Amino acid sequence: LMKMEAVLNCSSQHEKPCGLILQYGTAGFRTKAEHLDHVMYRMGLLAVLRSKKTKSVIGVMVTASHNPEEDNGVKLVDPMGEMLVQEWEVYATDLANAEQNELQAVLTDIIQKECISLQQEASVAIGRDTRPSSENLAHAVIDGVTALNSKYHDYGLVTTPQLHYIVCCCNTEGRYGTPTVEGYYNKLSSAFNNLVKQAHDQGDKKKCLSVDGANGIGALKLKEMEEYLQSAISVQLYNDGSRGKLNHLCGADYVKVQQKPPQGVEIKPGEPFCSFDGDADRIVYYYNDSVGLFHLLDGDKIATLISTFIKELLLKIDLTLKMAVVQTAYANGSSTRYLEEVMKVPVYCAKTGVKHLHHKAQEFDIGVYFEANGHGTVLISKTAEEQIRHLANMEQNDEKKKAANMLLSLIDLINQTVGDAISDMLVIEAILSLKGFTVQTWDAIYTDLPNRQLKVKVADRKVIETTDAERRTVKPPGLQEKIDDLVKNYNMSRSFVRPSGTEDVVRVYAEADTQENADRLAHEVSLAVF
Ligand code: NG1
Ligand code: ZN
Repeated sequence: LMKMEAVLNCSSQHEKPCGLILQYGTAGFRTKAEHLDHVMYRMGLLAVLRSKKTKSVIGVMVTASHNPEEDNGVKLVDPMGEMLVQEWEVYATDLANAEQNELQAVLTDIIQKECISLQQEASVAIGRDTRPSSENLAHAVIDGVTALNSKYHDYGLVTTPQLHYIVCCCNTEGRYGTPTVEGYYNKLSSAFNNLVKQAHDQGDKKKCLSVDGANGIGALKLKEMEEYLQSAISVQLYNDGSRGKLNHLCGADYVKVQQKPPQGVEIKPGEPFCSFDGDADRIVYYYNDSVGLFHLLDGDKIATLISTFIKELLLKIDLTLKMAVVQTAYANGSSTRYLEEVMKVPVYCAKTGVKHLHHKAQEFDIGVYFEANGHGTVLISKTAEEQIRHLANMEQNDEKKKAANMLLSLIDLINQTVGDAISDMLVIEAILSLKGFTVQTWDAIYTDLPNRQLKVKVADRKVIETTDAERRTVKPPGLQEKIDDLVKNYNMSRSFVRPSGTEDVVRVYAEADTQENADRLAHEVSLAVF
């Protein structure tokens, strides 16, 4: 415990604003950047402890994703590239909220509870987004890491999914890939180039896609990656950060919530567009039709496209692998119906928050999960991958061999650690090419039910408690009965309410046969919440 003095000394240079209370939530810590210096220092400390405990490299990502440029935040990345385990979220919260004179006790408590050996080596991988505050905050993380005499590697500007990829590579002796940004570009681009080579109508028609980079890290990294893509795809980049402000009137969250294109871009009818969010772990697609109507292809449409494609390949190679799609309550009812009834793919509903979906998806040979807002990926079990690889090597039938190789390339193209806008974009573009689809044919697979999301401010959102993956309320008494009665008055209707995990609001969701009815139902349900 000799080091404790250094830890405490250095901590006084990263002073905690007195009385400030924060919580490590679904998105890590997030608030105004000026309140986060002490949190970063302490997350540097916690990452070292987590690294000692797991005997692995642990990641620390400085970002506030789709939130305004003035905000910032931090998330820890666990050994396999997944989010920090839930039990440690409590330690993160305790550390962040400890006053200077309590810090030693909180640290000692974690070390004892987790039986951490301080002699154990540690290593931390640090990344950050393009926010002006991120560089200094990343330095505060480094101060925390070095106060505990630990090694670190500063990867500088990276997307959130790139850092997750790197952490996973570091801890799997290179089996997942080379733990560098170049390794990421090489792995994804060669998988992408392999896939599109097999499309029929390749010819001289180069694929064109317009990308809204949200003025963030995704734009920067996509530009870097372009030269690896062998001009198989030509990207027109908007909101590349050279002029606009991060996430301001652009980006995946803006487009999804406002149901309109980013401000200032002109979309020709039929032209495919996509938007990344501020740390490039989310993506949504859209286009304007010939009469100027806006069509959004969100996480549900992406999950449907990907799972349909995988199911077709699985049928070709004749392997009995269990595939499922995991959604949240926000998934459009049409997508669930299409997957279950037409595609015959089992669908599961998880609580909001990617870690819940990720966890559920791990139960299957192939688990496809997406939140409606565009965050998601595909998980393929090791045994499933081995079976497919065996088939690709041994199979005599050309068609089967080809399908198995296609699946292997797809597996390489997917960032299995976390939702990844760049990876998802390339997966979608490859599938569209291979199926000979345009964004319109993709959109026509099923028609979304009209829906509405509202926020309701209440005195205490915690009075609402939910069950059944947040689709029903158990508290306050009587609320669910009221919602059931309101829903009965409409066709094809569904509605639920839940307290937000990231904002001080209650969210209301409703869908019905017409937009007018969805709006009316959402309004009526929000009155019932008061
Ligand atoms: P909350 O605020 O708990 O609804 C939001 C998103 C989630 C997830 C988290 C983390 C919706 C309805 N909710 O959660 O999907 O992305 O933020 O960032 O989009
Ligand atoms: Zn994000």
